[in-house]
Amino acid sequence: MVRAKPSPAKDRMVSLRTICAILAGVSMLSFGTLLLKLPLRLSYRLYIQDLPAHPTVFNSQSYIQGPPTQSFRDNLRDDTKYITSWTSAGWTNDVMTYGNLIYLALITERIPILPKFLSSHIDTSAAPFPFGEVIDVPRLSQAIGIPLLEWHEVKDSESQVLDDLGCWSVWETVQQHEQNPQPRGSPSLSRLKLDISWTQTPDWVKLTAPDQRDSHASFWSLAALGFPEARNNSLGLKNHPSPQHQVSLPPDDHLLCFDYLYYVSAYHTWEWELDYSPAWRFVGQHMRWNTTIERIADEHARRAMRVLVDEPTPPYISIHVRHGDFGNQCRGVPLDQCFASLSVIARRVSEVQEELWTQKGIEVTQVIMTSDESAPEWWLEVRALGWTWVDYAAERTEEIYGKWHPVFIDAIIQSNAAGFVGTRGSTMSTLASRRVQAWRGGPIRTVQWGRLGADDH
Ligand SMILES: Nc1nc2c(ncn2[C@@H]2O[C@H](COP(=O)(O)OP(=O)(O)O)[C@@H](O)[C@H]2O)c(=O)[nH]1
Ligand SMILES: *[C@@H]1O[C@H](CO)[C@@H](O)[C@H](O)[C@H]1NC(C)=O
Ligand SMILES: *[C@@H]1O[C@H](CO)[C@@H](O)[C@H](O)[C@H]1NC(C)=O
Repeated sequence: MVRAKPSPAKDRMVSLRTICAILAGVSMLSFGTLLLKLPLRLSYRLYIQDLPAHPTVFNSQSYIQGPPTQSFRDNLRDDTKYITSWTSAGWTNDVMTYGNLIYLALITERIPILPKFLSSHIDTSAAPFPFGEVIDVPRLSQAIGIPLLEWHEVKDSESQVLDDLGCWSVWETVQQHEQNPQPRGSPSLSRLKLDISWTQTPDWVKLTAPDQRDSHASFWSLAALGFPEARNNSLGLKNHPSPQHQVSLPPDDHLLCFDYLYYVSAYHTWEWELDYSPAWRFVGQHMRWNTTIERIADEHARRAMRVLVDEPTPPYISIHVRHGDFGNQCRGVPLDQCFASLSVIARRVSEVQEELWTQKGIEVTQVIMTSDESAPEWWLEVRALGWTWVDYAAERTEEIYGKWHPVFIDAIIQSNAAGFVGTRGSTMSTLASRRVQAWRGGPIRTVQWGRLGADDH
C-alpha cells in the first residue's frame, strides 16, 4: 500500500538489503578479516529486525500429491505430516484460531491445512471466504519458514465423498465445568464432507488448575499429542463414533486434528493481548494482508478522507468502537452510560495525536471511525467531531465485492493507521492495536467501558 511516509519496517528492510549487498561485495573481494566479523553482526541484525530466518519460497503444491482430490486422503503425501482444525466464531476470533493452529503446526513440525472463513456472524448466506484471499499466504509462509495449505487445495470443494477422520476433542476436556461437555462442532465439517470420530484429550491439556472455570488448553500439551509417546499413552479416553458412518477411529496421526483451537495459550489465558504472545509473535504479526484486498481498502479509505487522485494517502488515526452484542455485558447499566461516549473516545484520540506529534513529529488530523453501531444519530455525532468513515451503502461495497468486505476493509483500515484507539474486550480492537504497533510503530489506546466514568484516568 502506498503511504505518505515509508514505514519504519520498510526503512529497516532497505538497510538490510544494503547490508546484504555490502556483504556480497565483501565476500567477492575476499576481505578475510572483515568476513570473520560481518556474519555475526548480520545474524544479530536479522534477529532484531524480525526477518524470516528461512527466506525460502514455498510452493504449496509440492506438499500434496497434486490437484484437489475427491477424498482428502488421496492427496496427502506419505512422507509428510499435517495438522488441521476448524472454526465457529466471529471473524477476528477465527483469525486468532488460525494463528494458533499455525503456531501449533510450527512446534509440531507439521503442515497446516486451513479451512475457509465462515460467514456465521456476518450473513450465513455469504459464501465461505478463502484464507489466502484476505491474508497473503506466500508472504506468511516465507516469514515463518513453513508451507501452508488450504483445504480447497487438498480436497475438491465440490466433492460428494464423505471422508472418515479420527480427531482429538479439546473442547470436551476444557469444558468439564459445564453440564454435558461435548466435542465442538463447526459448519466447516459438513462443508468439507468430513465424518469425524472424536477422542477426548487427556485432562492435562487444560492450561489452568482443574477447578478453575476456564476453557484454555496449552500449546505444548496439544503438541505432545502430535508425537508418539504422549499419543500412545492417551488413546484410552472416551471415543465418539462418527455421526454418519458410525465408525470409531483413533485420532489420525498423518493429519493431526483438533476440534477447536481458539482457547489455546502457552502460559497465560487470553494471551493474544499480552506482549510476549508466541502465537502473535511467531505467526500473527506475519499475517499481512493480501495485496488485492489491501488496495481495495486503501481506495475506500482515500474516498472516506476525500483524498485527491494524485495525492498520497495521508497518515490517519483509526478508531474501533465495538457496540452491538457487547451491550449484553452491561448488566442493567443503561447503554448510554455503559458504552464510552464519543467525548471519552475523543480524549483518547487527542492522546494518540499528541504522541504522534511528540514522538514522531507528525501532525495527524484525519480520523477514520469503524464500528458495528447502526444508529444514524450516533454517526451524526461522529461527523460533528470532524471524523469520517467509510459509507459502505453509498460505496455499494457489498454489491460489488460481497458481504465479507466491509469487515475486512474496516480491519485493514484500522491496521494501516498511524495510531489507533480501540474498545476493551474486542478481539478486533486487540488485533488492530497489535498491528498498528508492530507494522507502523504507532501509538495505541484502549477505551474502558461498562459504567459511567469507566475510562477516567
Ligand atoms: N464492518 C465491521 N464489522 C464489525 C465491526 N465491529 C464488529 N463487527 C462485526 O462483529 C464481529 C465481531 O466478532 P470478532 O471479529 O470476533 O470480534 P469481537 O467480537 O469484537 O471480539 C466482526 O467479525 C464483524 O462481523 C466494525 O467496526 N466494522
Ligand atoms: C489475493 O487474492 C486474490 C483474489 O482477490 C487472488 O487472486 C490472489 O492470488 C491472492 N494473492 C495471493 C498472493 O495469494
Ligand atoms: C506405541 O504403541 C505401539 C503399540 O502398542 C508400539 O508398537 C510403539 O512402540 C509405541 N511407541 C511409543 C513411542 O511408545
